[in-house]
Amino acid sequence: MPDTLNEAILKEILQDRPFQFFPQVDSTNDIAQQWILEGAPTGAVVIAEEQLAGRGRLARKWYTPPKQAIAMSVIVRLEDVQFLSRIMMAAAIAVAESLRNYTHGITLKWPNDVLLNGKKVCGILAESQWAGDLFLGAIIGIGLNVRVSFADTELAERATSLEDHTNKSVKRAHLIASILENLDRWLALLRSDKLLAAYRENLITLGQEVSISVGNKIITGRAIDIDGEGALLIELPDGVYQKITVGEVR
Ligand code: BT5
Repeated sequence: MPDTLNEAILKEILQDRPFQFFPQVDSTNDIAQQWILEGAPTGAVVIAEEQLAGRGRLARKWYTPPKQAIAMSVIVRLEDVQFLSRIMMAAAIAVAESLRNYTHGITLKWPNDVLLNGKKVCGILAESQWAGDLFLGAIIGIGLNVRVSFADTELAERATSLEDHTNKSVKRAHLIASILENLDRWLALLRSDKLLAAYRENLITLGQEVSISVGNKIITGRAIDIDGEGALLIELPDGVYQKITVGEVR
């Protein structure tokens, strides 16, 4: 049986959850941004079979070839923009939990990567949405490689796909439903210390010596902890602590 995604299959598995499905889009985050402006509720999800202009952070590209990946964007209405980083943590934990139903070797890398045996299997992009001065909420974009082949590509060393590590074939609709269920559960715990504890527990970065690119600087030190806003606390070689909110662990 081919692993098909279409309206009927998604309707059956997502039941009452509002969703939009597209065979091809530029980016599911763009559609979700428009939909939240039009009143879409928390939990509404945009799913695409293929993205032509999928994006990562800092205008980087995200590769989503057809029938081989999950590309979806979930709407989360929020009053307080301060919780944006916690939404990203909730999404990362939700994906990690779902992937553990298929394989071992799942960890998180600060701030937004889900790794499988040390390679990126999923990336998460949380974007805030405003209507003028009014904060409406967040769009959580989740890109997950199910059977994308990275051999002979520039990502071969850094990216991997779930089916390379599992002997079951993956039904993407089931995996989508599982991630969304886990996400609902963690979003209900957004303000709780449990969320932070679960994120810390999954984070491979803690305790490691890390080099982090922050803008065009590189900061090297030991990753000590995560604070309530998801910032990474680094102990520099001279013993001084530095808090990093945006950066890239190399
Ligand atoms: C991310 O950015 O990891 C966030 C990716 C979010 C993608 C989803 S798909 C649904 C929704 N719609 C969108 O348009 N986006 C979201 P970042 O940490 O900046 O990582 C981007 C980098 O990952 C790229 O510069 C590549 O090096 C690498 N990359 C690109 N495609 C990849 C893939 N399919 N698997 C693994 N790594 C990839």
